[in-house]
Amino acid sequence: MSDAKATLPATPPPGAAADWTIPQAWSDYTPAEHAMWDRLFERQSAMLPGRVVPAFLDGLDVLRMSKPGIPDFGELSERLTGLTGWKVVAVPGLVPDDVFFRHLANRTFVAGRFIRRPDQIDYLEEPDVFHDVFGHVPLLANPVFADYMQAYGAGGLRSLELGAMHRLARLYWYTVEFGLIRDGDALRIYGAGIASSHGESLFALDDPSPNRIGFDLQRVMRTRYRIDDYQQTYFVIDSFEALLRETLDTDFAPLYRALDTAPDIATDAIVEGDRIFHRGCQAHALAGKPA
Ligand code: HBI
Ligand code: FE
Repeated sequence: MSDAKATLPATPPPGAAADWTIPQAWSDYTPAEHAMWDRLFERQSAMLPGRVVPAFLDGLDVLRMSKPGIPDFGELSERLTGLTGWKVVAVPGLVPDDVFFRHLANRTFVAGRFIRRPDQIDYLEEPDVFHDVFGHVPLLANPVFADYMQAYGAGGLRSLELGAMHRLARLYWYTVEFGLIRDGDALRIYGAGIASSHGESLFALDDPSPNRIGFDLQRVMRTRYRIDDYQQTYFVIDSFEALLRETLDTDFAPLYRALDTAPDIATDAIVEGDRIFHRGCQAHALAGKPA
């Protein structure tokens, strides 16, 4: 399965505002829900130093995210707004693309309010508060990454008008969710889908299975992705500045037209022109056991 999209109703569910936000109702979280956050937080914050981009750890620190329990979005937003002008608001789950993009373009990050159950500790389909807040919010404290996310939202709205949403969805997937970044000779994690996953934090950097390829905008926009297992290919950026410059500072309309006739690239393919950091053996995908 790849590029699959859940279909969502066009209007928000009962209890949600027109922009799909809901109150976080922080005082309604149970001790068990806070304990689940603490358990996930401890596991990830123990393994990420040396694996994640230093800006991510800086974000955890300046946002005081090691405070026990599920963060209060109001408190978190106060700190974040002071740093980069972003805020975090609660939503029931996935929201429609246009709603999602509009929030990003307004420097608002929408986060699931619910937390996974104990039997979902390693995998769940919808983004919960741990993925959204632990995974995404630390880098929103970084000024360059914060600008990238806003520009992404604006680009997303334009892509809808141009019928090219799938191109931008791939860019998001292979940067914001599953991106790697170069740090001298080493690779580090910056994607939220990796940073919030214990298994993928090991797999993405250390496993011989996946390809690790230098980021190229057109290459990424042509590449399919998997939503049901670890990625078969990760793309490596040189810096957040380079990412911002190479992507969202450019007019995508001519690019979309050029890509109209270009075939999609499979999730595991290596193609001409790839800057290969590691050629994956794909043993994990070939074994066919989802993570
Ligand atoms: N909704 N809550 C939520 N979180 C997302 O990450 C999200 C979404 N709706 C749409 C969406 N992402 C995608 O369109 C983007 O990944 C491109
Ligand atoms: Fe995410």
